[in-house]
Amino acid sequence: MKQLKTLILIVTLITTSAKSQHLEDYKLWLKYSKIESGPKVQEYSNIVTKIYFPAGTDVLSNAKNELATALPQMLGKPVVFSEHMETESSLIIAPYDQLPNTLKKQFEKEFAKVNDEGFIIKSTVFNNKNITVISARTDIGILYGTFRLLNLMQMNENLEEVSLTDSPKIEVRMLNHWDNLDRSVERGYAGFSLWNWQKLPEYIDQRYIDYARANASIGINATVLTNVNANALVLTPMYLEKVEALANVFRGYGIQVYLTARFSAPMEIGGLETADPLNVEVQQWWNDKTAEIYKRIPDFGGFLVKANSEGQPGPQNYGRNHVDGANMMAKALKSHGGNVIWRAFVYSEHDDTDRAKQAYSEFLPYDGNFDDNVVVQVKNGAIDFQPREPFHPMFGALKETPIAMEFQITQEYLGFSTHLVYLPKLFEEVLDADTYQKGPGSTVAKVIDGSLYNNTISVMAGVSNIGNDLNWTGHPFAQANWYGFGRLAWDPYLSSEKIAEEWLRATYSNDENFISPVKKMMLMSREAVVNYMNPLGLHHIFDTGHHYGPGPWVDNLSRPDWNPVYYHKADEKGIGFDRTTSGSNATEQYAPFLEKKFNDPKTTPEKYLLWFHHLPWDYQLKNGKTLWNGIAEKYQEGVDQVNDMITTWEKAKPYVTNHEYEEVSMLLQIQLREAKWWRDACLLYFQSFSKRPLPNGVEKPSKTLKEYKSLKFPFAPGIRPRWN
Ligand code: GCW
Repeated sequence: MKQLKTLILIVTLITTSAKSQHLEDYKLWLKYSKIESGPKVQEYSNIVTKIYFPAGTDVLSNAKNELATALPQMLGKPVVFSEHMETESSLIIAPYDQLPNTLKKQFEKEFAKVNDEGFIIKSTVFNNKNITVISARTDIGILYGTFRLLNLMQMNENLEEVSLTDSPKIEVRMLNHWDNLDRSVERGYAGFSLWNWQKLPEYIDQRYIDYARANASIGINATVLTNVNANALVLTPMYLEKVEALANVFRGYGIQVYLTARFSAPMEIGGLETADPLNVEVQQWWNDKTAEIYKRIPDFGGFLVKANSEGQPGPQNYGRNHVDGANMMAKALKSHGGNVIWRAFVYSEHDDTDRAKQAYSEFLPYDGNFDDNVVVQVKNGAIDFQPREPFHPMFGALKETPIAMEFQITQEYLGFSTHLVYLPKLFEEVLDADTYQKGPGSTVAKVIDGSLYNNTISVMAGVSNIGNDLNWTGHPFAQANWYGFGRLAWDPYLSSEKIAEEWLRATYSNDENFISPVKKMMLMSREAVVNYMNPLGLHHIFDTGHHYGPGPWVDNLSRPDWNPVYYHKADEKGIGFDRTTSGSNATEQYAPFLEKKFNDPKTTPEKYLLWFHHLPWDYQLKNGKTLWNGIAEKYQEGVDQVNDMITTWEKAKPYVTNHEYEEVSMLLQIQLREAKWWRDACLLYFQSFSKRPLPNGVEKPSKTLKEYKSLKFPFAPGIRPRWN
């Protein structure tokens, strides 16, 4: 009997610990793990001995609760809050206007640099005592400052002489959830949509609060709850009361709610005969609808709109243009302080010009014609969230219209939630790109933060990778992509390396023997996926619809610009898309300096080579190799890099829990298998044109081309539901 009891106890302990391990994944970068006892705990305990934190609003009490939860966990001892500033207060957390005059005086210089969402964290002497102060102009600033203090502690930073002043450089830092009302997520690979519409508004899932906490901790202040392939029903009272309930939760964490607005909503839910933006009844309908929303959600952010794109309704259905459509909605929102974020992701199957040119051609003539509360949202590249694209030529070209950056955090073309790909490396490459539109130094980051053309609104959007998986993002390392997107939206000049380090420390460990190799693995992972999927500027060679796996052979789709062969144009002579003057002349859409650079294969960066040029198989690369051998070696390099990632993770085992180790190990095995699949399928297909042998060092394919072509995945995740 005794053995049985022991056995039951052991089994219970194992399952509990496994469950608690999974719960660890759920906590994201907010684990607040116990800090090893020693000088750091002493240093931090001295700071938080007595906390003066008057918390009279939801935002301030949420900030206070975060401290009350995190500090005892990290320090292993209770903390004391006081509502009165006393001589023994060691940490003072209060908005600037509630500080004692002596401190106001002391911090005058710092506050001159802080905007409404910024904060200061400063150690100083007050009443002959060393104290630490977190202050800000607003409650939100205090919230952000509080999360940053906790992050600094998680990273075991030295806080004795802390002197930090920080403000977000971009005003609207938003997630776009391509979530459908049936809780499916388009291009989602982490489970169902978080928003349980059926149980809202009464049932407030703890996940909504933890979602808000996680976003506030990285400064995300806006969220679009619904898919850009929009469903008008979300604008009906039945759903608006549910949206209101979510907005009420998010407000306490400084997060504004936006919705996607289906352009034909006046017809679908308003009973009108038309949705023509110049029709007075339609205008009135949007005015009334907007007023109805603001009655429920006074701080509603506005509408995100996909119009006349991929079959979505829009103003062009009524002979009108994007300006007509956007400005109609903008006028409805203006008096409420709302924005229209109008997407420029447009291309038409009836337009046989290069798809990469169509958005620029369509939107440049509208520059300066949009109302001042309209922002045009542009994807980082001109095709569609590829593993690598040159920056979209619209960045820097629109000079009088604010542009919102649209990054994709979910990995539609980057391995779903099974491939470890650290996307801030991609985001950083785009943000640092020089558009040369106002001479050298006109980076995309300066376009987006509004400083290049002194725009009034600045927006950075990321298509969310979040679902109701316990670890939120499917792959544990995909949490770093959510985290990194938020940090770059706060400051687009941050380095992806610094962000990786922050995330690793807060999520896993502060041990340098873990941080350094794993950080290197993360920073290399984006180049690896480019190499084993689309090297040297190849792009959009994914299998149809689900975009799961290679399909360079696909040429049977009605729209030419949905066929991979449209993009690589492989033939007996060579491969690549000629976008120079002898081809589609897409290069003319860049500033002259870049136009010239991209027109010549010799001056085109080789990472973009086959994006801009169709070159012979024997073209000589900078490393002296032929183009064919170069492509083959890049594919092999990508597979080798995944093997290196596996080796790195094996060495990381002592620094993480068994569960954390096993989970990532299994996913890396999938990534290795699929990297080989990409290499083998693509090289076999391209070899059928090049008729050249694989160079030494490139492993032989394990299957025939016929076998690769025969693969079908009817239930691959993330594809658009049939009804939409
Ligand atoms: O990335 C592509 C996707 C579609 C998406 C579309 C868009 C929401 O394949 O799923 O639709 O572009 O960005 O609108």
